Amino acid sequence: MPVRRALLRATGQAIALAAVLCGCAAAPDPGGVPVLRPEVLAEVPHDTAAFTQGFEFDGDALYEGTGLAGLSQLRELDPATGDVRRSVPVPDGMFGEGITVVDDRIWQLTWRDGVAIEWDKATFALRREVAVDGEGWGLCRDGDRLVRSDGTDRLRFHDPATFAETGSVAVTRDGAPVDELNELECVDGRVWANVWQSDEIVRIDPADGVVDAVVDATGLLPDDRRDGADVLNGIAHAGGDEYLLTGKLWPTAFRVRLDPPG
Ligand code: DDQ
Ligand code: CA
Repeated sequence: MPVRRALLRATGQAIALAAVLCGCAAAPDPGGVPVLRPEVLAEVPHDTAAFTQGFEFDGDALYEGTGLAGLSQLRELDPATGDVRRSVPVPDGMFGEGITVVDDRIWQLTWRDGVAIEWDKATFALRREVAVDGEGWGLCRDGDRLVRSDGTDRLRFHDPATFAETGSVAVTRDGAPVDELNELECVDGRVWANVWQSDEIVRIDPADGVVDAVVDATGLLPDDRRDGADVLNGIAHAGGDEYLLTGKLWPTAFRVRLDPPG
């Protein structure tokens, strides 16, 4: 191999290694999308019985929606301790999914029960159930619309007052569809999405569905603490570049910094 090419290759490997070691730099994947490594700042205990499906900050509260038929709840947590301040069961044994706060209400999806539930945020009283087509996976609020994932490669938009579907966009990474988008977080006009059964979070521009950054969260929950834990799922924006990440049945939630790419 010519010396110049060998040198270039060695330099590339060194940069990639440095990015992994310091956990801070954004290294491009082969297709050119920046790959971020989360920098862990702190840990907060997480209930290992919580099959996390929705995770979102609102003021001094952290809201969580949990899943599994018969075990699903809407919960308010103390963000400092992870303690459950209050909870309410999802009715009729339905399987709870993503949640998002809209002013004095909270929307919660169900997986295959065909409805979204509207809760009163102050009292946790159920206000109504609204019919939804397809499956419910993740949910977040992007300005004057809600964004829903449904297990496909599409993000669907909904009216935050009526939950009527208003449009959708297909999600692609380097031109290829990305499906099984799960828990969502809307931040500054972008949508962060867990990819089911992976340690990846993708950042999507909802205007065109293009993935413009990827978080590689491999090893976030170390192997020796994975006993009983299910997949990475749960992104709550804590402000600035900080996020709280957890997973289904995980013993902890990680406060991390995600340096914005470029
Ligand atoms: N979804 O959240 C990806 C939409 C559905 C997950 C369904 C997983 C059910 C498995 C139950 C296993 C119990 C530990
Ligand atoms: Ca979220």
